[in-house]
Amino acid sequence: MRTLSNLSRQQNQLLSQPLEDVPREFKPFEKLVYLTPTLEIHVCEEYINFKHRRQHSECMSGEHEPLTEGSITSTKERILVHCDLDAFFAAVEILHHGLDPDKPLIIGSDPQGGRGRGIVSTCNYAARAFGIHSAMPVSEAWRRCPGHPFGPGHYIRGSRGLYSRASRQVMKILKVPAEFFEKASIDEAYLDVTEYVKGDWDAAYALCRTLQQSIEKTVGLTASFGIAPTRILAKMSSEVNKPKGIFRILPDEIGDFFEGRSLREVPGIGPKRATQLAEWGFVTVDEAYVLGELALGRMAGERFAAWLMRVVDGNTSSEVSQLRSRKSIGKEHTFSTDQTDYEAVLDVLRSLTQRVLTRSRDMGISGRLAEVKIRYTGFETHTHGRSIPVAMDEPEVFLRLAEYLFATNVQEKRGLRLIGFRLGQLDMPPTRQAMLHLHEEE
Ligand code: TTP
Ligand code: MG
Ligand code: MG
Repeated sequence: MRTLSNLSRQQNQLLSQPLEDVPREFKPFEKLVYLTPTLEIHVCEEYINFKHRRQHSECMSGEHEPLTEGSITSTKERILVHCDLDAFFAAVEILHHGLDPDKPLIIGSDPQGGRGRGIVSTCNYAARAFGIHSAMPVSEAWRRCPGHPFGPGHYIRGSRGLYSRASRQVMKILKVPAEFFEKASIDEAYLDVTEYVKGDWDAAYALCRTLQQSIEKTVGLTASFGIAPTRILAKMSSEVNKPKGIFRILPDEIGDFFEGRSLREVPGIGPKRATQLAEWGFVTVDEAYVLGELALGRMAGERFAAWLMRVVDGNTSSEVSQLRSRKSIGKEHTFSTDQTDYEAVLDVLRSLTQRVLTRSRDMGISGRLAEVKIRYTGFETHTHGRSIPVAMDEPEVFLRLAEYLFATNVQEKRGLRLIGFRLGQLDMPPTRQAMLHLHEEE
């Protein structure tokens, strides 16, 4: 009988590999005028599709290549940490304005005395006691806890700038012990701390306590931490003792962790899927798991069943990489008055491109796509892109591409309201993430 407490660790990692990364055929690049021959050679030697070649050989041979140290796709057991700030926007506002944390604070759209049509972004724990939560219609929040003069609710729109600044300060602290680091949203990050704690789970716990104290002392915010061998498990554990909690799942405790735990708590199982499973009689993870992959697959679909088995077996991804949560890096500039001096616009475009590339280098990321965004007077917006054959992080290459895209596409004599540059189709050779500089996030 399959039970959760004596789970065998199945070696089906291969099945969990994303298949979209099979090698691509590169067409010869027609416009290499701006690439010097040396640069071209450098590109071919150093970058040619490192990541994809490796995944291809794994798929073909059916076994993993020996892993180099610092590889982000390592199948060795990793110690991952997920950090999520507590009631983030609300906590920042309370700190900034010196508000009383025990009074309900709701951040979101204007409630318009209960007639507002927007939603709640977040609220503090005092407001949560009224049953208010993120994404709830603000009218519903008002019904539960009205604002002045009808009730104690304090409703504010919030200020993005404050949150970004606080987020940057927190990320700077979290990056220090992370061999691999991924800012997953404005208030959460994944850290691979395996090397830092030398594989010691107790040291990982102590590290989280230190980080938690450091964030509270330096930034004034409280954070919750989850420690586990996979991303999903780390994320779930950071929820367990919120707020200001730390929770750890050791590799041999995964089965126990899922015993009696609601399927709805697993990131990736939404309300629709959870309702469907409940209709079949499965409310907790173990109830679905003991059915086995085949039987569950017949009801809920093979892919879902296979995935759920992997989650419980601790066989889902432990990769921490900025590329997972970032599709592109871009910067744009809005002119205070619409511009017709294209030389001046080009100067701005060059500076934006340079900044994007500096940033991508800091993050150890390269890209294949250059995109220039042009917004004309009246808000009409066009983006013009061009791909290069291999991912690069050479500012010179992208400066020339940006100039070329602008010069060949701008509709002459029209006023320009905004110009932007974006680096897309990102890539990060595994060895480079280890060199991730401790620079501030955007
Ligand atoms: P969360 O981490 O989901 O929520 P939280 O930090 O407010 O609360 P918790 O203590 O449970 O972690 O989201 C982080 C911030 O993102 C949140 O403070 C506000 C913002 N946000 C929205 O603007 N809209 C949303 O629907 C959600 C979920 C969050
Ligand atoms: Mg949070
Ligand atoms: Mg969050």
